[in-house]
Amino acid sequence: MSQPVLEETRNLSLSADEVLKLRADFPVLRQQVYGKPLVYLDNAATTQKPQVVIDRITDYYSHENGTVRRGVYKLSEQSTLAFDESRRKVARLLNAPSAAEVIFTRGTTEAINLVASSYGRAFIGAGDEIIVSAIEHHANIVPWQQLCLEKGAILKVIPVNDDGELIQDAYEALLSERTRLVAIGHVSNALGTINPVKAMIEKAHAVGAVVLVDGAQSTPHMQVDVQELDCDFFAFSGHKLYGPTGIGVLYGKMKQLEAMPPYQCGGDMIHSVSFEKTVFAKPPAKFEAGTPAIAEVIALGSAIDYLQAIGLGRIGAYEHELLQYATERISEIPEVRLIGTANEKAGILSFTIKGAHPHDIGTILDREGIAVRAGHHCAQPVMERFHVPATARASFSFYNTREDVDALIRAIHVVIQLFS
Ligand code: 7TS
Repeated sequence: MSQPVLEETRNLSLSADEVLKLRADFPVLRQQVYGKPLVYLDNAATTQKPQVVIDRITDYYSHENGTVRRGVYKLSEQSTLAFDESRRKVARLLNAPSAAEVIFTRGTTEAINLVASSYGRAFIGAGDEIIVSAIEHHANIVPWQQLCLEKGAILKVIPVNDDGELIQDAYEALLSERTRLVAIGHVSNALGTINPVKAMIEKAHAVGAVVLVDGAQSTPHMQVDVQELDCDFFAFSGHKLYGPTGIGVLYGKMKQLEAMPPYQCGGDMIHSVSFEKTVFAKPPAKFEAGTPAIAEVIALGSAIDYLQAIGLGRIGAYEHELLQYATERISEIPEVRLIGTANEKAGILSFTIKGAHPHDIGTILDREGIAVRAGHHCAQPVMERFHVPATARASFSFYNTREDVDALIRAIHVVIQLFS
């Protein structure tokens, strides 16, 4: 296992040697596909898991398994302690004022649905307006669209320019006293654009709207500070943060969480139940009905420890260098069109190749050992805006190297040869 880097010896990025050491923490990366070394470039879909996360799950089920918050015996008490500790780790990761503002969900999708169902049903009515952007993942469009249909509310969309940046003047023009909620992605999964969410939140608050930030693509690549952003809600997925699938987080300001009705009802979310009346528990329990994903929560805590030992600032800086290198190399190829050329970008390269369908690109790259995603990336409005049916998308992690980028470029030339 790689040693955590001491705080004092940290520099701004990761050295090539450090990256090689970190790669060794990921057993899945050691394999070959079709006789070629696996080059995993689908990190925006899900990240690979370091050995510490895998071991934490195995250890939990081998030695510690017991339900949380209920048992009076040793196993249950220990599980509850580890579970609660993970909640505090998430709070520290996001710089949330209190661990009670951290709600465990199945992922970003469920976190957004929770807010749409609970906050939306209670506080959004006919004629109210909800603002989303033109570059959202479907998870941050469809729940709001459905809520609008149910309530007679109106969905407004912030347009995007040809580089994939949200047009801020148009956003300001959409905001009014009718705006109840703004739901925006921190980083676009289809284009890589980093949105200026802090400034956008300030503007939304000025008209009295609350803001949800979809942090699925930002949390793994930068230091997030929900107090600095001043967002009302922030969502992310554990599986994109080097943790297990089936676990995610909704951060919400306590003021909002206290005012919101429960999302699901059942065990664990109550203070008392009688046939006359049920009194709900306080947040976060109020929003966590039923037995939670205990092993996943605890292993997410290990993933957070692992990332913080490397330093999310350094991870972001390294991935930025890699993106710059990849952008330069791919821009030299005339047959390639890059979709998403914002000034502020995270490590995502969406592209098309002249004459080749993105699904064919994906298949040919796979034969070269390179895993990318091909399709609409659950962001069909983005594809429409850029007049493409789909794109191929390479998305980077700190365990990717310049050699991975070089392999991608070689494989793109294979595609070009086949289709020219
Ligand atoms: N929001 C954004 C910005 C995302 O990128 C994703 C998943 C989600 C929400 C949903 O997250 P989930 O964990 O609840 O599924 N994005 C992708 C992707 O780009 N490729 O596969 C999943």
